[in-house]
Amino acid sequence: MKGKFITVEGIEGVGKTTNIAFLHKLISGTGKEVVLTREPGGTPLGEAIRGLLLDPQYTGMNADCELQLMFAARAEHLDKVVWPAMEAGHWVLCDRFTDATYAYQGGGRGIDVERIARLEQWVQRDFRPDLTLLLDVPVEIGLERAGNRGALDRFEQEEVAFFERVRQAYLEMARTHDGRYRVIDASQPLEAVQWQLAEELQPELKA
Ligand code: Z5A
Repeated sequence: MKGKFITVEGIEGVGKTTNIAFLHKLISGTGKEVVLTREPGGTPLGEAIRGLLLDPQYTGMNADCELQLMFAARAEHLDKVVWPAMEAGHWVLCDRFTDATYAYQGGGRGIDVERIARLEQWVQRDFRPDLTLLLDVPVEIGLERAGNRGALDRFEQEEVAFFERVRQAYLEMARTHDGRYRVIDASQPLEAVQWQLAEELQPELKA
């Protein structure tokens, strides 16, 4: 595949949506075609699955059901959006991907990572991101930022301890996959976060 696959990760309210728009502008400014997408979602079917996953009426959803819905949406997303874009030589910028599954379903819900790894291999084969930008903030800052937005979805209703486990799972992945991970201190003012993001992206843009 000729394009690059870049994922943006982090806990709730860390600033992914805000910064992904900045990254999109930065990459497309160099003349590259960039597809901006997200998980769960990114296709009509994937967005319908996202609706089920986030709906507070399904609070208490079985963790295996949640895990398999994430991968069901991902299979559709890879097939219909990500792989065709990359085959066409485009870059793909994705708001969350499988590392979110390791962090939320693995770290947060406590599902064995070996089971997640088996689904990852089944659905994605050897496909992995080229670069993962982890926006990191202490949980209380992320929740405070997210809390200013109104009605809470099914994940946003989780307790602080859940998000602490998710954050630690992300930081652990950043340590073990340090070749593809860049950790950004997203508690800084937005201009400083974006300056650091631009710095981290430079080598990819030149490659
Ligand atoms: N999920 C999962 O469990 N397993 C999976 O495999 C996948 C996902 C793929 C939906 O994701 C849920 O799916 C997610 C995990 C689960 N649930 N949670 N939690 P999502 O990405 O759509 O949901 P989210 O994490 O809640 O994202 P968000 O709500 O869009 O937040 P955000 O994009 O990270 O933040 P933002 O909207 O850009 O910023 C929040 C506010 O902070 C906003 O007012 C900004 O202006 C402000 N902000 C941003 N940066 C700054 C700085 N630097 N300073 C001050 N204020 C700032």
